[in-house]
Amino acid sequence: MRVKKGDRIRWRISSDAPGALHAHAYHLEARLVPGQPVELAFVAFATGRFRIEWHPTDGKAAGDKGHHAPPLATLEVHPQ
Ligand SMILES: [Cu+2]
Repeated sequence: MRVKKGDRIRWRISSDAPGALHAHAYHLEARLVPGQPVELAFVAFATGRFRIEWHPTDGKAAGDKGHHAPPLATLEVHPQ
């Protein structure tokens, strides 16, 4: 996903499995359960390249791939 700094972003997210979506640098988290979409709205205040990660609820708390897994997506915030 490529956006410009200052853009207003709105994600509507749904999942067929329970878990959490994280964009850590932006302190965004959406907890998802199947059939219940969640909306995240934010302003792209910081430039850079940010990992968007998926953490399944049924994943083991420690010792799983966790933050070392490949990101679900990448958010790129470019200067205006
Ligand atoms: Cu995370």
